[in-house]
Amino acid sequence: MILLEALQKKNVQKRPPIWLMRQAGRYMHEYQALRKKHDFMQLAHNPELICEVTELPIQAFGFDAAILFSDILLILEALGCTVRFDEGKGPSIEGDQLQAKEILSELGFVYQAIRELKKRLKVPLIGFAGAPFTVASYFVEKAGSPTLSKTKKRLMQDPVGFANIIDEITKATIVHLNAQIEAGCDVVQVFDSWAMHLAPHHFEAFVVKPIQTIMQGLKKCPVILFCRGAAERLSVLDPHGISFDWQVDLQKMRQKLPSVCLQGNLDPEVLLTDPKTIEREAKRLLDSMRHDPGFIFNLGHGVLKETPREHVQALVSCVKSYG
Ligand code: 1CP
Repeated sequence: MILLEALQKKNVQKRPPIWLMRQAGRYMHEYQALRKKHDFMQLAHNPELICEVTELPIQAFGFDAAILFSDILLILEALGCTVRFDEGKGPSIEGDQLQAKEILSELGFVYQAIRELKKRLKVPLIGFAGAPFTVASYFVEKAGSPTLSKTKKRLMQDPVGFANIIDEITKATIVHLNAQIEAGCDVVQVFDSWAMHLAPHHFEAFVVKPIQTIMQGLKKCPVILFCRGAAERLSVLDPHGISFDWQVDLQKMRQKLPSVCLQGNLDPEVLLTDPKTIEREAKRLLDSMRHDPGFIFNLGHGVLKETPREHVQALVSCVKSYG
């Protein structure tokens, strides 16, 4: 289990493990075919289909880990909101209040899928959740937003009310992640996709503190933190792994952070080029982290939907034959 070894900084093989964020998704024709028959929420609510989509990239490319097919916004649905993914429009959220619901029964289909996947998979399974700030931003904006202006206005004008939203989401997230771990996930990753918009004191209150509360509330399990544009700022929490985007030089980061597993960080656009260029850019990253016992090869963000599958295959072959 090369992924779990890397998370303990004990990988002694010549190559790092590889998986890709959003590896189960829109760039695969098998996924597109399923999406012609079911909308996204139907897929994400059906244990058998969750298993099928989770397994697709493992069967097609031989990644070293599977990530559960689900979404960070399901927790809002479990807290009483209506969440929709309309064709070509991104997510939309309805509901002005979060209701403390029974998360375990609301999201039972997720844990059922995990139990089934554990019977079928030969590689570790990564569970996940959104970090409270990113989930709260979708709740406040009611949709995806590049600027987060409503969220920032709310947290500055009504810090107590905003902290209550964060608290509700934090509590639900702990229950949700623990249930994923109990059902069999080997690793969990927490995604903070929008936290880079915050000033340092807000980052401390609404990003670092709630993620710390989550980590303190979790059952024993390796945790990877992803925080687009600000990952280094989470190293104070001492997680097992931190996932970096491509603006960061990982080798230099290794000097700053000697004891954490580093994940990343190829620019997803590399996968839009051609196999030769992909190999050159991948080797560059592999060489820079050569023989590092705590390195997980990944992208700096999710696989882009335009990515040709032969390019994903070329990347996996390059990493797996390295050394
Ligand atoms: O078929 C479709 O049209 C839906 C596309 C899709 C997929 C494949 C969405 C809608 N979610 C997912 C799955 C998903 N989302 C996974 C599954 C496992 C895998 O990685 O393969 C994961 C881990 C996520 C996480 C997620 N969802 C994040 C955090 C990571 C990141 O990309 O920054 C975020 C912000 C979301 C919200 C979301 N869900 C879907 C979309 C299109 C979005 C982003 C909307 C926006 O840009 O605001």
